[in-house]
Amino acid sequence: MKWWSKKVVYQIYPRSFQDSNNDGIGDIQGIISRLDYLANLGIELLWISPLYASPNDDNGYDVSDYYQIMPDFGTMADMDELITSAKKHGIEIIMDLVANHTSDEHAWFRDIREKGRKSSYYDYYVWCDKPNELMSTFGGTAWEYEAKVGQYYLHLFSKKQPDLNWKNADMRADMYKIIRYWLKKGIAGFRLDVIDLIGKIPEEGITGNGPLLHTYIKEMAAQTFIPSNSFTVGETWGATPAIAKLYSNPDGSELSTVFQFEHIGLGQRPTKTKWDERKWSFAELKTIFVKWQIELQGEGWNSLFWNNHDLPRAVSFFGNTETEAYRVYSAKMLATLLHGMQGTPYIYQGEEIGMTNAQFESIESYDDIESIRMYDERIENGEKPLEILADIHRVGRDNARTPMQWDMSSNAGFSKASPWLEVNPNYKKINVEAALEQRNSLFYYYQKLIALRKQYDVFTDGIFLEQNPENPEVFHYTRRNEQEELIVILNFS
Ligand code: TEU
Ligand code: CA
Repeated sequence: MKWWSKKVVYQIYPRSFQDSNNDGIGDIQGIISRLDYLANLGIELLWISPLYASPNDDNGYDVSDYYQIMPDFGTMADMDELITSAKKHGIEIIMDLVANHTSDEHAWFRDIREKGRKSSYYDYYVWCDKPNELMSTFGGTAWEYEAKVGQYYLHLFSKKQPDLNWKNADMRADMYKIIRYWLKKGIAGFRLDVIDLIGKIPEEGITGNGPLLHTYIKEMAAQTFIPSNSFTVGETWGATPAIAKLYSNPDGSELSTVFQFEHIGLGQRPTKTKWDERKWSFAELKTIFVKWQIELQGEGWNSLFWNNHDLPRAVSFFGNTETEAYRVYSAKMLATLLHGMQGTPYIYQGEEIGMTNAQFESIESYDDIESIRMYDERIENGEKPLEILADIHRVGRDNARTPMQWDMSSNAGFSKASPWLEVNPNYKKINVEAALEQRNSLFYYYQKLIALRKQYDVFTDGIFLEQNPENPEVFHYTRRNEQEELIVILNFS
């Protein structure tokens, strides 16, 4: 067993978790003030979405300085305090490392804007003379003209997120320096943003899973994660079980684990964008989980998650929110399914109280760059606002980003000021304070699941066996080691 094998990860989206100074934006002191809450839940690892300096074009996933904290979130002293107080609560911090791209306001890119091709950082980014058909995830071409250079730079996300060139050894060395800087501060590891893109060969239209991807990851791991015995999880949208085994091979030469997104992709048509709805069946969902459990057994390690800051709320997408009773029952069932399997479970902030998707009536209420760009594009194509909003209500990223619902007071106890993104109007019913007052609440259910995992090794090392695979409404599996057996029976009907 590894030091992290029995731990449950909680993900915080810092902008939306807790505001301490009432400017409407969540911050590091806010997180510190809630460490007791997280420890009470049983959390031992905390992944925090990016806290670095950033102009916030993509809410911190556009980093302008990896050695600074975004002033909205606080100072480096606050960060050091967070790392220390978390440890006192038995919690280790996992930082989010954005290594595929920087902000265009990062010093490297600004130097290029000043000196053109003479900049010593010119080759840190990806350039071409004639754009090909590569598209940005957020819509439109992935190439942007840079006058001072007389060439186009690649941006697989927004044009304020130029892609780094991993072929450049100096750039790689600078990135490893950043990683070591944070490890020295006492953090326990990293979540690696879109790490499957760093081996890209843009001129051939290859983005994910490029030929040198695993060479780079091995080099990075050897110089940073392995000597520090870090916990790492790669965000890998394109991972199949075979690919996941390369990354999380027990020989330890790459990452501890990766996120696979096959169950997430169920609701979207394979050849289209995330906005194109696909009807899926429970049988398909079962098949995916069983496949990943069996394939990685002894040869890799699963990451178990229903949602994150990019995805709809678990109970809204996979469960049932038609009535209050269904919301709670289905959320408990989803939690049981996930926490009974082999791997590292993740809880996304608010999942433990069953927070739901938000359905704002106007695009003005939304902030997410992906949703807004999609909306504008489709309005230009003549589509009606209500049709487009329906898609945002279903799968838009702001569903996960509305402020954490702490209590019944104004703005759900998130902030005394008007928050950067509206609170979900259901906060008077769904909030932490209410959950803590009810013995049978979802919160206490999660608390029990986490406690069971710590108590019984079978959750961690038990082999996975599916039972009654042909049952169309029930997911039934067992886990078994030499001393213990865990039986999980879930009725999806
Ligand atoms: O997400 C990777 C990614 O591919 C997303 O754009 C994803 O497809 C989309 O969010 C689904 O709605 C990571 C981060 O998690 C995301 O927040 C960032 O915007 C993105 O990388 C760029 O850094
Ligand atoms: Ca604040």
